Amino acid sequence: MKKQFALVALLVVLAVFNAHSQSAAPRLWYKQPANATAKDGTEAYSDDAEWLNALPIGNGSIGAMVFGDVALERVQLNEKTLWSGSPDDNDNPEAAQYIPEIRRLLFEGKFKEATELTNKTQVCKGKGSNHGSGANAPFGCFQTLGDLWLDFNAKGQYSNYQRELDLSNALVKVMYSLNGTNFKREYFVSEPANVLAIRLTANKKKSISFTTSLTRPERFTTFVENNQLVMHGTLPDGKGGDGMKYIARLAAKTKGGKQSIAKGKLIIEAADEVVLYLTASTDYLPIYPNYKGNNHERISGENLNNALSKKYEVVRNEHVSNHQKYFKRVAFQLSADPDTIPTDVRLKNIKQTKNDNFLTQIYFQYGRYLLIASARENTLPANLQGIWANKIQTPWNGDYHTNINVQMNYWPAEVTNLSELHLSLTRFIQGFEKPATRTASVQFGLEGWCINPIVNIWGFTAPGEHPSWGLTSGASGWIAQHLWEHYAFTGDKEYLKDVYPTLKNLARFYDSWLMTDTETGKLVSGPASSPENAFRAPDGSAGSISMGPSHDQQIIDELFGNVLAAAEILDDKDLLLVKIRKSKKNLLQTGIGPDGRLMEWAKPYEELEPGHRHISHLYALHPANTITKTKTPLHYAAARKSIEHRLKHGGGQTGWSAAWISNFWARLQEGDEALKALNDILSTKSAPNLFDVHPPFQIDGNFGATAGIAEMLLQSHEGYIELLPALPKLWKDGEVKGLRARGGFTVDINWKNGKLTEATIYSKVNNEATVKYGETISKANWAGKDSVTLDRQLK
Ligand code: FUC
Repeated sequence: MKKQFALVALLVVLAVFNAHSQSAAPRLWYKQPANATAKDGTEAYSDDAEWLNALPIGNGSIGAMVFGDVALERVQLNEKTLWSGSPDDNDNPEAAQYIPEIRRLLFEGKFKEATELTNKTQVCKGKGSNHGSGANAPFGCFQTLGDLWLDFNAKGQYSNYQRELDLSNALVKVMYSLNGTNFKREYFVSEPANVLAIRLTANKKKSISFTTSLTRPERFTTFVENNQLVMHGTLPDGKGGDGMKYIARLAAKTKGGKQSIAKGKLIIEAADEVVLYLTASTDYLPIYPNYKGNNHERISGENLNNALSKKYEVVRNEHVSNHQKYFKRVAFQLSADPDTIPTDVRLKNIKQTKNDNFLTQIYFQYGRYLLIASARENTLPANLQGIWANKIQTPWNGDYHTNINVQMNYWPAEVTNLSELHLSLTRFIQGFEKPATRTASVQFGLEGWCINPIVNIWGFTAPGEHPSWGLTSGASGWIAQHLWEHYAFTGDKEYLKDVYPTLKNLARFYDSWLMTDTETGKLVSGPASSPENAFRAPDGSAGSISMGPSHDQQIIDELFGNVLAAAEILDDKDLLLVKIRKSKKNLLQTGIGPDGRLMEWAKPYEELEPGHRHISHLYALHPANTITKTKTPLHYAAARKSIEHRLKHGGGQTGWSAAWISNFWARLQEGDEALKALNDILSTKSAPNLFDVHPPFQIDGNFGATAGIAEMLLQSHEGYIELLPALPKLWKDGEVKGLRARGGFTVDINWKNGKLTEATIYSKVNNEATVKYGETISKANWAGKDSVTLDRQLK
């Protein structure tokens, strides 16, 4: 009897332990294939319905969406450089001559005339983004590589189905039983091997039979070469000729059974186990303007043969350890619940429950996972959809929008300990400096470099085809913020030396762009918009162009500050810096309007859309840190009023806008409000696979919300490390390990009942830090040791 009791007790303990260990391994999981849920509440996404149930994997170069169907598996494929279009001459030499006249009109209050002249003259040469339909224009479009199909010709009803994305191993698993056999599939995209791998196994021999094919909506042919199924094609250059060339290669390794190729299909019959490898490449080389030259046929062949020559376990292990090098740096626990509810069910439930700490903790790690899968140090940056796009005409061309979107993609990079991934953006910025220098010179007649709100892989840096959105002088400074932030978090001087010339050349541009306001004597940017918002001008017209919108002023102020700080660190005594210091002092500062809100423009004009998704005049609160609680308390309070006003008028409608709002509230140290914005994303702006929907799917919201969660737990923009600055009441107990703070610190935090219990701070570059928790501030010291552990009193 006693023995039995002990056994039962042991089983209970094991069950509890198992439940806890399950909750510790973050995953997304479902009880049905992606295509089985399409008509279940997601019809709103039209033809994307199934795709938004599929699970994303990737290595920064190759992306795939796994549907997990039993009878006909679809794996939708991407290659990050796969773009139509071609390099084009878009800088408009006719534009610059009109700028003095536009400025004069604006200073004289003639907004209507100024806007008309701006609309006529301050645009790119050529078609620009072609109104977001660039697939067949020179601008081009990031496109799907196509689909890999596995046709099992399976008959009968399957059972025990499960589909899972294991975030810590970066693997998708599909399991089911059919006609008495248990089947298992495993999918991943390896960075070291640059292949997509799929392993199919079953618990009975000779049970695996299927036919494999590769297709694309257009422009593809397939052929067979050395037991490989090859798909290749050429995309349009947008000028009536041939553009980029691509190739995808697929091969199988089987245990038992038979493998053959017929009619462009790879056929597997009665195998015990199968491993498929697919690799892809294009002829794109990211060096402007010599974008062609990558030997994609040879490189893809080598990659495939390399993978085939290794044991599956070796390829898998190399992949897992490569992924974990990044992923395992941060652990986050808000809930110790067992992982018993499928992700799509949780997502439905949260519409009622309004909060799910378990889902929040998964969502946070999913954001980190998505960045690892969509951007690596030496790849193009994550684009509007990361690396996952299922169309020929991707929304907004799947490009790099620089008036918030690509920047938001990288908000989590430093604070969630994925610093190297940030370098994909750094290299991109350094790469487009050359065409951007041409834009500054040809389009604006100025020194230095500048970009506008849309950038593609071909070096398009000119304004867009309509100034209301296409003329964004703040975009350059905003993207350059990322060059500085990587230094601020790492303290890496060699890196700073490398990016400094680019920062300085941008300061050169802004210094020549700024203009003295005839009324105030202050320096202002313009003609410029506050991204995509419009106002009622004093002459009664509806305008978006003015002199000195707060967004630009804040960005230029921040950039000048960063360049001056970098110059000091690198001991640069260039005379340009004297000019910049003087200009910085003379910049028009953001005003506070009669209603107590931060002013979006130089004057308190009435906004035409008071709930606008862009909240550009709060840039200084976040992502910059020139408006802070301690440094500028009046502006800090005014920023709060601005957010409240936006929200009152329906603000935060899009995924990324809600994500930004969560970051603003975190900086305002209002945890409950920040959580409300996050929960709005989870309950109204997330697809079943947790992709953020603008709508349509746009990955910036995922990344912005991930950064927002980190910002609620740790901040370091005031010159000290602040622990749990915006902890919501509903996050009662928790633990986060491995977040990063400016100055090269790594921080672990534990809390109980809403109060700090313990924090540990590590650093390789420092052994001293100022730490704040609540109203307590203390100096922590750990000379001779790796770290220091502090209690609630910071002792
Ligand atoms: C910006 C936003 C839009 C959209 C687009 C890709 O222009 O204003 O909402 O996110 O980028």
